[in-house]
Amino acid sequence: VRTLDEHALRQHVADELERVRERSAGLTTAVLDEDELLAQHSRLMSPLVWDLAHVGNYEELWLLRETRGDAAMRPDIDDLYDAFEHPRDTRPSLPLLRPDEAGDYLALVRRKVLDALGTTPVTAREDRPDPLRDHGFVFGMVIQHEHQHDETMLATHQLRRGTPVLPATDDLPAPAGPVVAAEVLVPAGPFVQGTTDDPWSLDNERPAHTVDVGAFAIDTTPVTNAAYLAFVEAGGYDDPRLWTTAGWRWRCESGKRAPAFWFRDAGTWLRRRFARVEELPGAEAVQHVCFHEAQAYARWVGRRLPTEAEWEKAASWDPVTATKRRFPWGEEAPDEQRANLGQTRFRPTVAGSYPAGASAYGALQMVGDVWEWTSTVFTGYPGFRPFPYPEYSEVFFDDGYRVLRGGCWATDPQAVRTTFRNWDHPIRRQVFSGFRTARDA
Ligand code: AVJ
Ligand code: FE
Repeated sequence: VRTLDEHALRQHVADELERVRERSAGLTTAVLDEDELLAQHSRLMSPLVWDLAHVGNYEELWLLRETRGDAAMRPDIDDLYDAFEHPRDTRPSLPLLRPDEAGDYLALVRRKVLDALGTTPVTAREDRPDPLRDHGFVFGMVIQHEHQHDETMLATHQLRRGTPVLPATDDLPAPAGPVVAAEVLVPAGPFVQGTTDDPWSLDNERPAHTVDVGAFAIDTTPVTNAAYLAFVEAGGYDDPRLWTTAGWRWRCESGKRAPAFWFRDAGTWLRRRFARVEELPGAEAVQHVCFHEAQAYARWVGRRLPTEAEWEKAASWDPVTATKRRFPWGEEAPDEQRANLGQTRFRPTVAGSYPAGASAYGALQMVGDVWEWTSTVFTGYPGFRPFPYPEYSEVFFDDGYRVLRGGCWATDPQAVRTTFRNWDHPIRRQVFSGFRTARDA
């Protein structure tokens, strides 16, 4: 968006708003009836219609009220869609908008937003942020927010049982060929972490700052189902020496003995994926593991999880030019040859795919396929400033969250880059989370 003039920026924003809304509809009103949209498929997740109305409410708040000074359209519903007022497991009992009411509300908000975007200059008042200033950052934030909730909706779909409604996608491309080296070496030296000038980057990615990183090696690809299964079958879940104190406590209290959605039937390992059961694909990146499971596996192979800085250096740094790349391969937008993003496959791909998406150091699939756990606790970078509101990131700087990097198959290309930071509790595994391992070198 940095290179677009104002006319082109307006068009880009309008196109991206439309594209993300089609995606949201495809996960909700287009595929599920009213009862299913209002149902709680898991205590960990909201009813899908909550996410839907919430993204509309966020759009109204940021693109009509905060930036234009418009009055609230539905002051009665604001509280219902405030994520901090109501924990996910209490949302089904709220007087939520019914799916058709939510649809009407979203459409009305969107009509006003497009009217404002297409006709008048968007600044209505001097004392309000101009959403088109700074390359349309506020629009970018709203678009990314809806994509993030679409990914959350996919996690809800994964927990849902019943008639399958999402594409089966059992026709994966053949592996690109054997991965030559199991790990890539990243020599010691400084690199630039985060960004100051990426126009649609969010507050927690800022500012850019130099970090000196010791020499390390990191897996060329994410850990596969087959590799993780070896850990399961070797008794990894029964050996407390492999787990941290908190990890072993989780293991014992939860009783878990394999990644979420895996199960064994007459000696065969199967998994449930979007209401269908299939054989566990060994060569595909493992997903639905929590931080503790990733950490225990890494210890079992005599390695460790990468730090967040190590991950970002391996993904983004070009040591030849000493510059940073927005994507592992460079500045070009992601495409089918470079990364598994954008909810086209509804699953991770085989480890070793996407040679055209390699980072400068030769790491593959750093962006796309699965979110990757790092060992780093989520906190602000030096010079962090909450923007435009502390509830996006700052309220989570409480030592309770670990950073995940790189996006996954469900992440839209618009909502990920090498600086993008995600975070979750170390026990969470309903997200599309995997990992790769590292070691000091
Ligand atoms: C960045 C994915 C952790 O879903 O909790 C959505 C994104 N923030 N609405 C989340 C978000 C506000 C956030 N994560
Ligand atoms: Fe939200």
